[in-house]
Amino acid sequence: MADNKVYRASTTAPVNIAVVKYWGKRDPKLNLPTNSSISVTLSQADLRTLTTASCAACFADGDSLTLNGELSDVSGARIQACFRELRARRAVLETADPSLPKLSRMALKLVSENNFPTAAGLASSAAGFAALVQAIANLYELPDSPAQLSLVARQGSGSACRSLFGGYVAWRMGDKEDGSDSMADLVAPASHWPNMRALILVVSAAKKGVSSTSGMQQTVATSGLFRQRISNIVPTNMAAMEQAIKTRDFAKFAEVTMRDSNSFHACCADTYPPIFYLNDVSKAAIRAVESINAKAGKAIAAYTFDAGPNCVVYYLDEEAPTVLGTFSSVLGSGVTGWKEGSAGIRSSVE
Ligand code: 2P0
Repeated sequence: MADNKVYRASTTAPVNIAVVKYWGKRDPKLNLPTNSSISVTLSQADLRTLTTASCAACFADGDSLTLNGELSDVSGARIQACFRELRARRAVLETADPSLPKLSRMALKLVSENNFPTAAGLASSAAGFAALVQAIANLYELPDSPAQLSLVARQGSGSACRSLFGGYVAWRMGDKEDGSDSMADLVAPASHWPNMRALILVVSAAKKGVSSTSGMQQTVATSGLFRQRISNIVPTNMAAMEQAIKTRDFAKFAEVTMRDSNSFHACCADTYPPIFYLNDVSKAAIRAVESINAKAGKAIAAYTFDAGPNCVVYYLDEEAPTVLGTFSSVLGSGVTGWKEGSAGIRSSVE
């Protein structure tokens, strides 16, 4: 009998903001990084991607992806790698149990929506690929753990492998050539440090000038400082950051976060020709955090910037009046909007 059914599953995935940054690939095809990284997962209340995956024998036009209402290209190698890996995992289940519908042979329709600016340095590719992989994994009823799915999401976008857990997540670079050990793991759940907060200063919602993928390749190829970063600075920061998270040592967490962001942007400036992601408002945000911390006599706020001018400030809930008060008075005019999100847990999945 013909299978007329449409199979469907939806999920959301959160944004993560790295506190030890991923920058550089040792294998661009498999998205294998030159260094490990750690991120904090933000609450999905303000920042998330919602993706619905469906498949049916009658979907005749091949795989498709609609992103924020517009049809998007699915011929790229990275998205194809995700489809291939997930179909292969589903096919194993179908072989083991021939009564299962042959979803792995049907075209996939994906509909995805962000509730925040795409490609503005707010890690949209991380939430996007994490939601895509998780939605298809749900559709296919795969038994894979978040760590196993992180191997697939990594191939879509490196940072996406850190958006499948919630809480504080490390991506271990691994050393195998096939990438089978380059995956993410949970350092601590969000409940371990529930008073962590993130303030996102949307300095610009415009698309960034130099994409992460090409920027990091230029850095790997031309920056001497970058070699120092991957051999010494990141391993030191990884160890210190894991310790700071485990012991809930905010001052240490803040120092390492700011140092690592500075190190990453210094490597961008050391790239030839140089890459500048920060603008004058970004720099004013750095000075505002410096003044908050100087006044407090200890680090109670930490700035970090990805491949764009937007600033993320981490702080503890008990310091909210001081941190938020300073930002609204100092930066009011240059900042187009901000969202406050607590470090959150991954939402339950349909
Ligand atoms: C991070 N970024 O760790 C760093 C900090 C930007 C600066 O991960 O080429 O979009 O898709 O693997 O994941 C942005 O890089 O790059 C990123 P691809 P991705 O969050």
